[in-house]
Formats: sequence, C-alpha cells, structure tokens
Amino acid sequence: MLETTRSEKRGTVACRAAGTLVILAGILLATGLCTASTPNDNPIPNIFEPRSTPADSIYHLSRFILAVSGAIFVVVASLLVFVAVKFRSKSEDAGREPAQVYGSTQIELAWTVIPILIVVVLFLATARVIHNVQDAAEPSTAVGVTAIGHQFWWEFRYPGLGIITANELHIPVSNPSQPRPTFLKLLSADTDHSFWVPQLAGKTDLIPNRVNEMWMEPHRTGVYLGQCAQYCGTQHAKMLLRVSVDTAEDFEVWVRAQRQPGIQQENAIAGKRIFETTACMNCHAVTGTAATGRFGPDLTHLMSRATIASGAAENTPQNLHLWIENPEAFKPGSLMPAMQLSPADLDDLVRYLETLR
Ligand code: HEC
Ligand SMILES: [Cu+2]
Repeated sequence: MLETTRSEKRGTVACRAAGTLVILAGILLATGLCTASTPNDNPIPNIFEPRSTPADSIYHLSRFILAVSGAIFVVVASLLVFVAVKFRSKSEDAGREPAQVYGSTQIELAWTVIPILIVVVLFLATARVIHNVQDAAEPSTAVGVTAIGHQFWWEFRYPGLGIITANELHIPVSNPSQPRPTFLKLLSADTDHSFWVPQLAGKTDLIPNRVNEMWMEPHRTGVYLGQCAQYCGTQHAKMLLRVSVDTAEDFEVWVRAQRQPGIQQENAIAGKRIFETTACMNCHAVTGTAATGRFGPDLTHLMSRATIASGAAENTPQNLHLWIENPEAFKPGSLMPAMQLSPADLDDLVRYLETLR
C-alpha cells in the first residue's frame, strides 16, 4: 500500500518536472523568435528601445522601478527560501508546532518604515516624470498635428501647414541643438481609441468630446509602428499607426508635395467621373474635385502612402482593386461598403486613384 503511493507520487513529480521543462522551452523559443532579425523599415515596437524624449523618460523610470522591485524580490525570495529550508519539518519534531513568538517593536518598525520610504521614493520619481511629460511647454518651433481616431483608421491634420492625411504620420526628427518636437491634439470621431507608438511616447486615449494632448521628440529617423491600444470595435486590431520620422529636408519635401493640389491627368478622366458620380465622394475628399466627404480617409495624395486601410494592406494597384471591390477581404467589419461596380468601372477607378500622388 505504502509502496504504491510512493511510486505514484514519484510519477506525478516527474510529470510536473516534464511540464515545467516544456513551458520553459516554449518561452525560450518564443523569445528567440521575437528577438530574431527584425527588418529595419518595420521594426517591432519595443518599449525598451526608446527613440524620443518622452519615451526615454518613461523607459528610464521603468528601469529604475524594475531595479527597485527586482532587489526587493531577490531579498524577500532569498529569505523565504532560506527559512523554508532551515526550518523545514523534521522527523524529530513529531508534528509539534514550533514555539510562537510575538511582538518585536524593532522588527515591526523596520517592516513598516522601510516599505513607506520605498513607496515615497517610487512616488516622487514617478511624479517627476509625469510632470516632465504632461506639463512640457510647447516651443514655437513645434509641429502641430491634430490626430482623430475613426473606426478603424487615423486622420492626421496639420492645421499650421494646411495638410490632411491618413494613417501614416510624417514628423521631423528633432536635434538637441534645434529642438523641433511634434505636439498632438487627440480627438475621436466616434468611440474611444488610444494612440500608442511605444518608441516615441506613452499611450494616450482619444475620447469623444474631449481634447487630449501628447508630444513626441524623436532623435532618430525611421518608421515607427504603433497600434490603436483601446478596443474600439471589430477591426481595432487592424488600426495600425505608422510614424515616419524624416530628416528636416525630407519633411519639407513631403510637406511641399502634400500641399500641391491633385494633378489632373487626361487618361484618368473616366475613373474620375466614376469617383465623382458614385457614393465615393460622399465619404472621401480629393482637393480640387467635387469630392469633399470626411467619413473616410482623404485621398488627395493616396499614392504617397505605403499602405491602405490603416496598414491592413500594402498600397499596390492589385490591393486597391481588391479593396474597392470588397473591403471585407482585408478588413471584415470595415465601415467602407462594397460598391458593386462593374469590372470595367473598377479598372478605370483604380487607374484614377493611381494618379493621386
Ligand atoms: C460609406 C462611406 C464610404 C464610401 C461610400 C466609400 N468609402 Fe472608401 N473608405 C471609407 C472608410 C471608412 C475607409 C477606411 C476604412 C478602414 O481603414 O477601416 C475607406 C477607405 C478607402 C481607401 C483606403 C484609403 C487609405 O488611405 O487607407 C480607398 C482607396 C477608398 N476608400 C476608396 C473608395 C472608393 C474608390 C470608393 C467608391 C467606389 C469608396 N472608397 C467609397 C468609407 C467609404
Ligand atoms: Cu481604435
């Protein structure tokens, strides 16, 4: 009887050990896959690689807090293991309770005062960073952007520059000698969204009937990815943010191109007519045409964007074709309807969209 329980017990222990090993191996494999070569133009967003002033402050604070809590963990866990091993029950105890000790003023003071001090230090460090990020003054050189969250895409307006675009934000890099941060006003057209590009700044919600603010001051050029971080409906997960941090010159070139009115091309007249005579124009704007809709993205410079539908697909003629034929192919639940156009009209329309540079 005793023998069987013992071998049974040994069996469960072996099973548990094997299970733990499998989980550990899985975690190792997952970290390996995550850290494996990441292409440079689409880096995986990483809170441990800040590239902008507010993200930097948050990163340094989190490292400090991780270090403090790590030290506490090591001290407490070592004491626990030490006590568990040293005072484990022994056969000579014969199931008796150990002596019960009460009331040491010194020890009680120590475990009250030290944690209070630690919490005060963490509080002060956090309050300082919150103050630096939230209350930063907007310099006159700052680029002003109004970001509006929509189901399921982003609208970006540059009121000072007269530009309206979607999903792909362009901002200039900021040199320490000539700081040029970008200050954003965050609005929502429908429900709660959240603007989060981990390498550039903390996370801030976009809430209907409210203006939230945030800023970024990137130190390095490149494309930074982010994501709507607040569940806002079916396609919340396909509400990607792409922020292109450009050199000062590249930013000027981009601004100049965006301010150009759309170019009229003779070979695209047929497609333009379809665009202006179907419901497209009720939802989309193209400057210089009759289309002034604001429900969907501004298409004036559609071809200047690398992706369509908020990063759901690359901006290629085939994908545009597929998107207009059936937006659900990329984004089920998207708020753009399939317009049931004839194949010939669809071809003309895509040819027209391709002229919107
Ligand atoms: C009822 C409003 C509505 C109508 C009508 C409509 N669209 Fe859209 N369109 C949208 C919305 C909303 C989006 C954004 C979808 C998303 O990303 O989730 C969109 C996205 C797009 C995009 C991708 C833009 C980008 O930068 O991501 C293109 C191109 C487009 N529409 C073209 C058209 C064309 C062409 C027509 C007419 C055949 C049309 N749309 C009709 C609402 C509409
Ligand atoms: Cu959203």
